[in-house]
Amino acid sequence: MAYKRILTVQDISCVGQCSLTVALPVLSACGVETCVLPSAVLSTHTGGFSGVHFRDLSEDIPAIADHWRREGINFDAVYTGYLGGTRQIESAEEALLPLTAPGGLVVVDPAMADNGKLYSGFDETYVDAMRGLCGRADVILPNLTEGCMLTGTPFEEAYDETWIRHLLKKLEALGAPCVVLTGVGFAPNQTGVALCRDGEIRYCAQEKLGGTFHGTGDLFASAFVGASMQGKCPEEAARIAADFTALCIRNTLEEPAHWYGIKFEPALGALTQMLN
Ligand code: PXL
Repeated sequence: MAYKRILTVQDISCVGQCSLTVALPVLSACGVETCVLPSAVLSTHTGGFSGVHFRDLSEDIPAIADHWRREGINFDAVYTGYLGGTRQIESAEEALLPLTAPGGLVVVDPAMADNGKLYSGFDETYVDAMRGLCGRADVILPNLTEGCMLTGTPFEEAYDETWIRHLLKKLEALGAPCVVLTGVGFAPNQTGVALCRDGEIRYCAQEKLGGTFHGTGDLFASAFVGASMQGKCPEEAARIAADFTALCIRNTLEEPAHWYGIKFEPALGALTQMLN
């Protein structure tokens, strides 16, 4: 298998076990060369800390991309996560997606909302811009909340398979040929992934573990991209990413002091093994 090089674009939250501080180790554990473009530097993530220091790197993104373009550098995959504003979404579309190698993969995790609410600092304009970026992707990885916001669907805690099928069809209509919707469960003790590809829908169910944990979406997305780069089909990549995420959640359960993130580090070896 050829050695793959990917670019991931998302923030560095210095404390908080999410975005780049998750993506880089997870992708490395998957055996993929990982180039990074930090979209912003934050003292912590925005999910529960107050007075966050935020350094917006929007101005630097086009200049960095331009340098890579002049050097002839391109990537087997471009994977975007949390982007710090609409300007960064535009830069991702205009300057970064063109750096995808022929036949390469564009993966968009529209990391902007959870539990029925947008993350702090985002608004409808941001959602509109993210909808456009999703339309340029090969794979999108929204959670249920993001899926609803991207399609103008009222968020429901109680839903059935028909409702999920409609949501997937609306997400597919945004333009990406593969939609991986996370956090879908049809029973109280169940969660999982609903995947829509070439018009076909498949489910990958998981036991629902207690609590909600910050950063699980980033872990899932990074493992999904890493597994895809190792030649796994989207269904297999989603299964591996879901198993890995569940393992990380198990490591974090029963430690209230670790509310801000997820203990993924001890599970990296297991992820490498799942891929072999
Ligand atoms: O895990 C998503 C995420 C990434 N980056 C920042 C965040 C969040 C979620 O709140 O605030 C800065």
